[in-house]
Amino acid sequence: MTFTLLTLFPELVEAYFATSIAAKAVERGLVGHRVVGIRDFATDRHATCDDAPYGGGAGMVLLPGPLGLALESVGASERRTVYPTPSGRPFTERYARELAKETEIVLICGRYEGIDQRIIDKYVDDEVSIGDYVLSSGELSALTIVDAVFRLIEGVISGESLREESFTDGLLEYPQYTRPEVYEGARVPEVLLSGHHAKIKEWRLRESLKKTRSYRPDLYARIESRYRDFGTD
Ligand code: 6GU
Repeated sequence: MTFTLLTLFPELVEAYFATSIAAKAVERGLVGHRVVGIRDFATDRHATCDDAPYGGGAGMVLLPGPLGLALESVGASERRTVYPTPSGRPFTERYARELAKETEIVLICGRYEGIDQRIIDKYVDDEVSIGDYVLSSGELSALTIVDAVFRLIEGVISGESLREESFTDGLLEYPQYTRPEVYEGARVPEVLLSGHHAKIKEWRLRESLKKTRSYRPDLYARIESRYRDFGTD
């Protein structure tokens, strides 16, 4: 799987791929990345990439000229092209799994007030929002999508961690503990030290249900009937 990102700040995106789990996946050849600087496609001597919106209003909009050239240079018309924007459809684990099946995806990192609609009409397959808040940096939302997708690629992360974590079964993950057994007077729950796997599994499910009911009543409503006989109190 190759991630191609178009950005005004290539060094920000490169830093992500050079670090931690992403760097290991790149090193092992599981994922590839292409980082393309939109500014390299500017045509005037100031390397202008944005301008005020027609019709007035605050902020700046990315010019279609340089961005269109950058998209052409990566063959965006023949590839799944995603534009992360707060006005997109919600990004979900299900959509991440769909993207993980592609051999290459192109992501446009916007800035300011966004990008020219004609670029969206011509090149963009999906407009995706990562949540109900506004980030100023499109790189962070694009990399959020990259991170959610690349960890689903075969071999990047163990199947067990994928299965056990939040969202794979519609529940939030249970609390985790590691050494020491007592930290600042607070003990690790006894059951986790018992070595009794069935009891540990049951405790974890109960904690997951409690947490989901409290933090995410929307998720809880969907899975409640499945666990009705289990109880959370
Ligand atoms: Cl995808 N981008 C930006 N800039 N802000 C956001 C977002 C995306 N999703 C929620 N807020």
